[in-house]
Amino acid sequence: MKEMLKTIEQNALQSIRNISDLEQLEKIRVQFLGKKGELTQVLRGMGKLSKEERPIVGQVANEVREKIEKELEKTKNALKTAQKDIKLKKERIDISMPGNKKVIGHRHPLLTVKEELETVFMNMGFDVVEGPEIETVYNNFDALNSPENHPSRDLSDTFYITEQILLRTHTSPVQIRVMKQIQSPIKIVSAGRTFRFDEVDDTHSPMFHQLEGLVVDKNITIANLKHTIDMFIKELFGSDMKTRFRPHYFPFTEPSAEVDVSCLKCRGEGCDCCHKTGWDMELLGCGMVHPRVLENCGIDPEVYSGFAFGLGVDRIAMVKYGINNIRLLFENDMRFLNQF
Ligand code: FA5
Repeated sequence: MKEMLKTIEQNALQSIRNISDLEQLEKIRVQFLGKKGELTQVLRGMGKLSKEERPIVGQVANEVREKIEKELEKTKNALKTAQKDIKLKKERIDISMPGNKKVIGHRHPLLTVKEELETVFMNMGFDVVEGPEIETVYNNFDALNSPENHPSRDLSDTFYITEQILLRTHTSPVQIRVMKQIQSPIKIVSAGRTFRFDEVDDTHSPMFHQLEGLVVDKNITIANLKHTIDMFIKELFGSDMKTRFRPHYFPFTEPSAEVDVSCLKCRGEGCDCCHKTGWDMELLGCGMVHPRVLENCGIDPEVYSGFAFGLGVDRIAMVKYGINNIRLLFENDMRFLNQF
């Protein structure tokens, strides 16, 4: 029986050493050590041995089992390591290979300018508020003292949704909303999209952006208005920038003015860019809030006064970045946008 056991040991060890995968190894384990395995069969026959022989053969059998088990374990570990190595080699990442670069977007120049404007005004003590792009005709025109026959109310100038609802033509209706809600004191700016039936040219677009400013309190004068505009232009473009106030008419302010700034290229000297005038394009409209507008919002014009302004955010961006065509801001051409 001892010889049988030794033969089993040799066969088992030989078979295990020839194995190249874990599945075969398990088959070998079952073949020799399983319930019906060769070693188990031999051990079952031990009952037929004499009392003296039994412990001796039992010891040999145990030794054989241990050897086989050890060899099985050793081979199992070796196969597992080899498998892992193959997997690692297969899945190896070549860190020297150039990766797939993700294109990360950045802020649109208009958003940058809008945020910059808001920051400048916040530093001057203004609050930032929001207003809707779809407005009532009343807030957009009537409450702002724009008479029935004002040309800007014409169907050919404004995008009407219904007779009483429209796409706001300016950010000034925000004035009405804020005055009705807060009364006074008020010191706010509000930026957003505005819509007009304007022909597209280098400085006009049917959709553009404005930033509205409104200050209402006791003793507000035109000096406060001029100083605020002057300060903000200098803050934005540099301390050597000059502002020019041209008298103008707006139904909701009295007196009213339009404001130009010195040409950013020649700083007022006169160059081809500004047609030798030294002044850049018109940037904003402004004035002292009309007493009738204050009254429309329940504010006593005998006690309170205010100033308001509305500036073209797109125009500011054009002056700031030297863009000569407003269309470039809305075409989403990455060759243009990547410059900012
Ligand atoms: C107004 O819209 C007034 N609501 C401004 C205002 C507010 C006056 C408060 C007084 C008190 P105006 O139509 O001039 O005014 O437009 C203001 C600015 O918006 C212009 O100076 C210009 O910079 C810009 N703007 C006007 N139309 C266009 C357009 N089609 N495309 C691009 N920018 C425009």
